[in-house]
Amino acid sequence: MTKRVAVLGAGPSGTAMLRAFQSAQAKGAEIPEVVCYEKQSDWGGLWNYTWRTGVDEFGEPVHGSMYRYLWSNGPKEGLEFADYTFEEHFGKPIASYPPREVLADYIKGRMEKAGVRQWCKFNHAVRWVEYDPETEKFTVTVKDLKADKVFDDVFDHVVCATGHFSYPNVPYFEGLESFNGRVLHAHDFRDAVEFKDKDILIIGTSYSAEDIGSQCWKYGCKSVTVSHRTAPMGYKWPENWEEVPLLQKVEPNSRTVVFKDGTTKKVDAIILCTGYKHHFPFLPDDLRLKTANRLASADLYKGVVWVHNPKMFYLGMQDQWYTFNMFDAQAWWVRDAILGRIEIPPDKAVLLKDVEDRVAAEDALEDDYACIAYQGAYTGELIAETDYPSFDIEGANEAFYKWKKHKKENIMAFRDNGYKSVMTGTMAPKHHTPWVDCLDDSMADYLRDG
Ligand code: FAD
Ligand code: NA7
Repeated sequence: MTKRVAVLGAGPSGTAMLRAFQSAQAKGAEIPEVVCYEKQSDWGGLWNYTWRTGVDEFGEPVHGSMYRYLWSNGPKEGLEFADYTFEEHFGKPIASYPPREVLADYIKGRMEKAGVRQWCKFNHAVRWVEYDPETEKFTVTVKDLKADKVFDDVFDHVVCATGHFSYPNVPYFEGLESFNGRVLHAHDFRDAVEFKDKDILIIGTSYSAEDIGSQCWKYGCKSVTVSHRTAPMGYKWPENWEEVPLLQKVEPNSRTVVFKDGTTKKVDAIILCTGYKHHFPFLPDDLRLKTANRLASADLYKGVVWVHNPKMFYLGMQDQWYTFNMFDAQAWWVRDAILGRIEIPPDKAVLLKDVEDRVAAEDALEDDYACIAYQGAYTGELIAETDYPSFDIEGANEAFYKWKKHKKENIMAFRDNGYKSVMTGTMAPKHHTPWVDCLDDSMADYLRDG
């Protein structure tokens, strides 16, 4: 086989693509030459923690949005790889909400076992991609950051797996420029200890808002105020935590913030937990995905095939309840499309109709439970068309449903619960220390017995 495939990014999605090809090869299939460009020095994507913010040592935008003390915000039983279980990696059952380092180790463990490091070009930033309809090939322009050299290479397919939680959405609020405290976006948040004894204001009500607020509270901030545009989160928050209407303005040259209902508060820091943008500065208009952060992404047949050029694929571009095993389902499907085992309909109208149907189905969903089931069904749909090990999707949905219930019961204690693995059938053991008291997020501490 002479085909060449470029994989852009070696996070959970990109590495899923590598593992998918390696798994076919291990079963005797002839596979294309795969080259993965990753701008960081190792694989793992967002799970590969960096203390840096702004630009990295090469002047590239820092990809990392994760922070110290981050524990999984959903149960690991919802994301477990079907081909590489937590028990296989750690040699024993572990609790359900691992800290970042533990999950990073798990992702890397599968890839080391697959033995495909040589397919990756680390410290290589993709600069541009162009498609030539005459040759039907892509030219990928890459910068070797260490060698300080830019070069081109030619491929039959491009799989874009560069993530979409790295370029912050930063709204403006009147007076921010003269706020006498710190203003930052969640993307640049690294250490809750910085906010010890401080009054913090958080804008937004989704995962970052909930978790960064919880981190700051856990590590001793004085108070948390969360300002919402649409609706409050509505959990039973601790005493020094309040939910307020949207920030209207900051009084000039002060620390006083004014909310939509006219109430005011003095705060030391404003953390914009206002989400991220799908941003692909290395893609021209004809290849660039433009979508809202939703379950049914725009312009992707089966959630992965670029409808305007089906030789180009995207992984992991949806908003996410399911993560790692959904990326796997996508990667195995894309692999089989590239290997010619799955036919992509030649009629563009069919591809567009598939997107339209998925969008309409998502729009009809009534609540978060339905959204979880929808994404579970999508994951199952793709798995059924490949040889990715099938698993009990309904059981994984159940873990998510219980997680939501546990959050409602006690938002500061939901991580103390355990769920059953749908891969091994093992019930997760209780962690040795309640999350709220556990200030050490190291892998060594997490894995120690009692
Ligand atoms: P990423 O992890 O973003 O990886 C993309 C890779 O592409 C990176 O390695 C990046 O360096 C590389 N790249 C980007 N641009 C270029 C370029 N131009 N050239 C070369 N390489 C490039 N999910 C969960 O399941 N549980 C959680 O608890 C959880 N917590 C999260 C907390 C935060 C703060 C954030 C932001 C996300 C969280 N997620 C969580 C979701 C997360 O998106 C997924 O877990 C996962 O990391 C997505 O994988 P990905 O490979 O699609 O993208
Ligand atoms: P999300 O889930 O995209 O949420 C973004 C939040 O920001 C959401 O509450 C929005 O409110 C709010 N938002 C966006 N723009 C504004 C403006 N202009 N004003 C006020 N509020 C705004 O991003 P997260 O960072 O929380 O989560 C992303 C990933 O990181 C996720 O997968 C996690 O696992 C970690 P809305 O509800 O739309 O009114």
